[in-house]
Order: sequence, then C-alpha cells, then structure tokens
Amino acid sequence: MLELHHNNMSVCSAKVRLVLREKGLAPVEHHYDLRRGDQFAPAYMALNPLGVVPTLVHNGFPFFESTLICEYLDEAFPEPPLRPADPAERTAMRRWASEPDRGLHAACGAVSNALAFRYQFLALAPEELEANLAQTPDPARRERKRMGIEMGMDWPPAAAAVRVYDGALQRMEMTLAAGGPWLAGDAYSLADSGLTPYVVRLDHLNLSWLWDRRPALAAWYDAVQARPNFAGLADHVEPAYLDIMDAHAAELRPKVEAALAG
Ligand SMILES: N[C@@H](CCC(=O)N[C@@H](CS)C(=O)NCC(=O)O)C(=O)O
Repeated sequence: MLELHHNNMSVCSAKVRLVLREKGLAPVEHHYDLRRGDQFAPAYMALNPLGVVPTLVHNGFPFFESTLICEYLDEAFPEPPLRPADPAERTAMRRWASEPDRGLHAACGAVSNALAFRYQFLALAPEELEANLAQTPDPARRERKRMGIEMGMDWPPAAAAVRVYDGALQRMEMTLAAGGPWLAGDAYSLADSGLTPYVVRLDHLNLSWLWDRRPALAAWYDAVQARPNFAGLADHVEPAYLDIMDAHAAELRPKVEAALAG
C-alpha cells in the first residue's frame, strides 16, 4: 500500500506527486494544513521527525526528503524510467534534482513568504501568530519564519533568496540552451519533475517575467506544463493561495527588481 502525506501547495509535495502521476500511481492521500501546524502533530512527527511534508509510506515504511522519495519511487516502480541510463546524464540528473536541497528550496520558502504567505500570518491576531510560531520546533527555523513574516522583502535574506532563485534560473537557461530539450538530456527525468514546482511557484507569484529573456527556459516550462503528469501539480492548486500571491505582486515587483540589482 502506498500513502502520501502532503500539502496541496507545497513544492516538495508537488515534486513527489509529479513522479507518482508519471508512474500511474494513485496513493492514499493524507492532506496537512501547514498553516494550522498539522505537520507538528506527534503522530506525524513519528513518521517524519523534521515536521515537514511530504512523507511517503510504502508498505508501512516511511520515506521522507522529497528528492530521496522521488529516487525511491523510480527504483521501486521502474516504468517509465526517470533516471537516465547513461552515467553522465544520470549524474547531471542528480545534480539538478538535488538543486533544491542546496539552497533553492530555502530560497523558494523565503521568497514565497516575503511576497505572499506572510500576509496570511499577518492577518492573525498577535497571540495566534505567537502560538503558530511556537509550534515550530527548531529555534533557527522559527526565527527565520518570524523575520520573514515581520519584514518581508525588507529582510536582507529575502532579497538574497531572490538572487539565489535567479541564479538557478540562469543555470537552467544555460543548460537547456546548450543541450536539452530536458535538463539531463534527451529524456524527461527526475531533474525536470524536481525543478518544475519551483518554476511554477515563480509563475504563481507573478514573476514569470524572470524568463522573458530566457527562451530555452520558457520553452522547457511550456513543455513540462503540456505533459499529462503536470496534473499532479495543477489539480492541487488552491485558488485562495493564488489570490494571496496576486494581491501584492504589482506593489512588490520593484522590491524584487531592486533585490536582483543588489
Ligand atoms: N528537504 C525537505 C523539505 C521539506 C519542506 O520544507 N516542506 C515544507 C513544504 S514544501 C513544509 O513542510 N513546511 C512546513 C514548515 O516549515 O513548518 C524535502 O525536500 O522534503
């Protein structure tokens, strides 16, 4: 039996759902409200001690860390293969698939928070916000969350995160322009499914202008959206979140541009 503990708008969860769809797998789903703090419930933290989604449970055994889950799925359910057979392409795939774990995921969190999600928290009463922050077990993670909520794009790490994101887009552009059509060569792989939710997030944040002058990336983004497995992401998008992302986009664009120039 296959079970997925996830959240609809979580990029890491979407990453895993794209792979599940590609494999034609339909797990039993358990949805977590991350704003309410469902991820910190003791029963869930027994599965995933970090208190983050996603967690995949296969035949009673829990797997966490989305990059590792995706590799596991490709090993346990080999058809269609999402890891290139060629060793050099396989290494390239792993380099791209692990890009979120080397800073892009943290940058995505900081940018999403600074441009949109902080407004969900700022709408809470002060004591509700404190209670919500207090649930985050790791003090450093709690403090980062607090600063992002309080300062938004005026928090220097948020501006730095914009540059990290932009650097990843530029490297994607260069890779795709030099080879392609996929990130690790001729075939769609875990590299493409792994990066897709991060580009979608920028699109949702009204930052698609970041690839106005990146034609190879723009073509890749069209191609990933045209694939049937994209439903694994698109079917879970929550309109209320898109409304929050739209609400402040125009007013915040100059701050994003300033961060890129910084
Ligand atoms: N490296 C982890 C990151 C997981 C992660 O940060 N998940 C986010 C959603 S994308 C989460 O659960 N956030 C809740 C929180 O930080 O309280 C992975 O790839 O699975």
